[in-house]
Amino acid sequence: MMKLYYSPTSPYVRKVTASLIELKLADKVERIAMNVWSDSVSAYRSVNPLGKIPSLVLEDGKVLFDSPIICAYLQSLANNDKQGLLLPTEADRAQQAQLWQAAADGLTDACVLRFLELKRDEARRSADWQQRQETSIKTACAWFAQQPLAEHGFSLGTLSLATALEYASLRYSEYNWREQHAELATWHQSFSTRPSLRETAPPTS
Ligand SMILES: N[C@@H](CCC(=O)N[C@@H](CS)C(=O)NCC(=O)O)C(=O)O
Repeated sequence: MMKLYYSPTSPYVRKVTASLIELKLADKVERIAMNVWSDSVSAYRSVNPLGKIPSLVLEDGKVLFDSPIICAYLQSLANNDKQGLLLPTEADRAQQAQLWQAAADGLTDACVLRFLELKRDEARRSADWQQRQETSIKTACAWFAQQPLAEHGFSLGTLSLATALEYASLRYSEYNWREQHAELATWHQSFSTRPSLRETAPPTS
């Protein structure tokens, strides 16, 4: 059985667990909880030298990271009826899916960096750095609001966006992307009814 190192709130892990559900591969993976902010990260670095989650350990012991590489591998394992589900086979849609995944991961990165900055002692915090991440979050949301999301349908690109937006709501609730971008709110409302998203929603505390 493959092993997935995870935490319940990681948005990058969520992309992987939602992908497993979409591809009907969830029963092929054993989950191992890993708190990367605890001392156990030292030993975990022998699995993933970056000390980050998610990591997927294959049956032959090979380790895959990070989430885009894991999701591409999962797509390669999928049955025929799931071919092209995460990573479309048609070139233009495939490029769109990859680009949106990169932009959504960047949006998530900015939310993570902002959150970590706010966890520092007040005296050591940088207002400029926080502001820079907030600008990236806002401009990424504005950019996505202009993209043909509904027309594109489901892929790793739109899945990554849904998890990124929900992570923004969790960690940066002061910014209401739904109010700022009605088109994103409408798209997300319908997209997020998918069981893969419902079943992987992070705990709210
Ligand atoms: N680009 C990576 C990002 C993974 C990542 O940053 N995960 C966070 C948890 S949400 C982490 O493990 N952080 C620990 C650290 O940065 O030292 C991916 O897509 O998998």
